[in-house]
Amino acid sequence: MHFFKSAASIALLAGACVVSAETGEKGDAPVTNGNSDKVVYEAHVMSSNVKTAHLNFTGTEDGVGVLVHACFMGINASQPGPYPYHIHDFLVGEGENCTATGAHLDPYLRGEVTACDAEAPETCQVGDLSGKHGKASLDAAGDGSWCTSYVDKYLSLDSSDVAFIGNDRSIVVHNINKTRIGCANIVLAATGGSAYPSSNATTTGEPPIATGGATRIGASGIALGVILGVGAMLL
Ligand SMILES: *[C@@H]1O[C@H](CO)[C@@H](O)[C@H](O)[C@H]1NC(C)=O
Ligand SMILES: *[C@@H]1O[C@H](CO)[C@@H](O)[C@H](O)[C@H]1NC(C)=O
Ligand SMILES: *[C@@H]1O[C@H](CO)[C@@H](O)[C@H](O)[C@H]1NC(C)=O
Ligand SMILES: *[C@@H]1O[C@H](CO)[C@@H](O)[C@H](O)[C@H]1NC(C)=O
Ligand SMILES: *[C@@H]1O[C@H](CO)[C@@H](O)[C@H](O)[C@H]1NC(C)=O
Ligand SMILES: [Cu+2]
Repeated sequence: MHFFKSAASIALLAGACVVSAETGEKGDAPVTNGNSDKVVYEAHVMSSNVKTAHLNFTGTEDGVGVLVHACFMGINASQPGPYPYHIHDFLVGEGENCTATGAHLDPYLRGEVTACDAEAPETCQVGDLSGKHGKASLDAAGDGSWCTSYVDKYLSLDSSDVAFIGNDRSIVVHNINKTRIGCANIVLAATGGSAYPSSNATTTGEPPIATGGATRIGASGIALGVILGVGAMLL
C-alpha cells in the first residue's frame, strides 16, 4: 500500500505542483489509540495580534485519536486570513518568540512541499491541524470569534508515541501569508488519575497532592483526579 502511494506521489511530483497525498519518508501516520479521555492538554494563545486562541486536547471514549476543541477570537483584522494553525516542534521562546517553536510536528517526515490533502489526513504532517481540519475562518477577525472541534486520529497523548503532543510542543497561529501572529505552549491541564502511564503525580507538573507515601493510585486517587479535572475545566 505504502509503495503504491509513494509511487503515485512521485509521479505527481514529477508532473506538476498538484495538491495530493504525500506519504512521509517514514510512512503514513498510523491511527493512535489508548488516549484517555481523562487527560487534558491545552494551549492558550494571547498576542498583540491574537486576543485569544484557546485549544484543548483530550482523549476519546474508545481511546482512538484526540478530541480537539479550538476557539479563535479577536484576531487583528489587518492580518489577512483565513488563519492556519499547527502544532510546532518546540516551546515558545523568550519574549513570546514564535520563531523559536521551529517547524511543524512531522514525525513521519513528509515535509511541506506538497500541501496536506484533507481527504487523506494520514498523509499530512501530524501537526498540520488546519491542513487536516480547516483554517480558522475570517469570523475570528476583529470583534468576531470562531470555534471548531474534531477528533484527530493521528495525535497521541502517549508519551512513548512519536505523535505525542505533550513533550514541549506548541501551537502557532499564522496569517494566510504564513507569518506567525501568535503562539503558546501545549501544557498538561488534567490527568484524571487514570491508569494512563504519564498520569503519575510526580510527572504531571500538578501541585503536589497526596505526598504521604502514595505509591499506588486507588479509588480516592481517581476521585481526587476527577475533582482536579473538573477544577481545571472551570478555569
Ligand atoms: C492591528 O495591526 C495594525 C497593523 O499592525 C496596528 O496598526 C493596529 O493597531 C492593530 N490593531 C489592534 C486593535 O491592535
Ligand atoms: C527568536 O528565536 C529564534 C530561534 O531560536 C532566534 O534565532 C531569534 O534570535 C529569536 N529572536 C529574538 C527577538 O529573541
Ligand atoms: C499577504 O498576501 C497577500 C496576497 O495573498 C498580499 O497582497 C499582502 O501584501 C501580503 N501581506 C503581507 C504582510 O505580506
Ligand atoms: C508510575 O508509578 C508506578 C508505581 O509507582 C510505577 O511502577 C510506574 O513505572 C510509574 N510510571 C511512570 C511512567 O513513571
Ligand atoms: C475544551 O474546550 C471546550 C470549548 O471551549 C469546552 O467546552 C470544554 O469543556 C473543554 N474541555 C476541557 C476538558 O477542558
Ligand atoms: Cu505553523
